[in-house]
Amino acid sequence: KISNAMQRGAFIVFEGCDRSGKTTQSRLLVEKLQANGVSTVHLNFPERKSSQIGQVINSYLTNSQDLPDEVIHLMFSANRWEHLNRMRKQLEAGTTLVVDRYSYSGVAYTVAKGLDLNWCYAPERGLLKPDAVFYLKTELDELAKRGSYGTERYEKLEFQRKVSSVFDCLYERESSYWHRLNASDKVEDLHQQIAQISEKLLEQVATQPLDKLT
Ligand code: 2DT
Repeated sequence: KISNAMQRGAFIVFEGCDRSGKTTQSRLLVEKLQANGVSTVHLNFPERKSSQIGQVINSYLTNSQDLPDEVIHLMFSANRWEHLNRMRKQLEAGTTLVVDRYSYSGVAYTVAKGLDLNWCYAPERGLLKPDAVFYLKTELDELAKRGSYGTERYEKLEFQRKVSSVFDCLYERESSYWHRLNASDKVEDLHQQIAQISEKLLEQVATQPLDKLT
């Protein structure tokens, strides 16, 4: 092993239903890694601001524009493709990426509308594969207690129930790199579990090549 070999960053994704705690936990992880001196960038999908595709997605989600299910699905995927090169460069330069939602949200939300899973997954093939996915699994009744949903398109309990069952299917399929965690655990307990797994992961993947979704 060459001692000064380039070490890449880790690609870490958070998935789960709306209000499962992804934003809180991904922020806490970013803060923790940065405090440890790890170069870390926080991203989230959809990335609504920096591109026209992102802006169309935003107007769709806020109900100011309607689009066929297939069209918005492909736009969510395109939004990941348009950020691929920058993400790859950052990872290769040694920066760890902590990402709030990715391809799995893409699949889960569209399958929940009744579209075919394989059709939904196809445009994700070739994107970077995460080193780890933290799936914050919520009991839907618990989620309902967190107060009423907002006004965005998907923020309805019945729909979230369907999304949740697709996430469970994906977890069964992808369990080699998914970590299913109980989203009703205390914030600090969850954070400890996530930080511990991530710190090990950073060492493990530093010299491994980046992989693609197949
Ligand atoms: P946020 O509330 O986290 O901004 O998500 N979504 C997300 C999809 O339908 N497809 C996707 O590919 C992604 C990344 C989940 C906004 C909503 O967009 C949904 C919730």
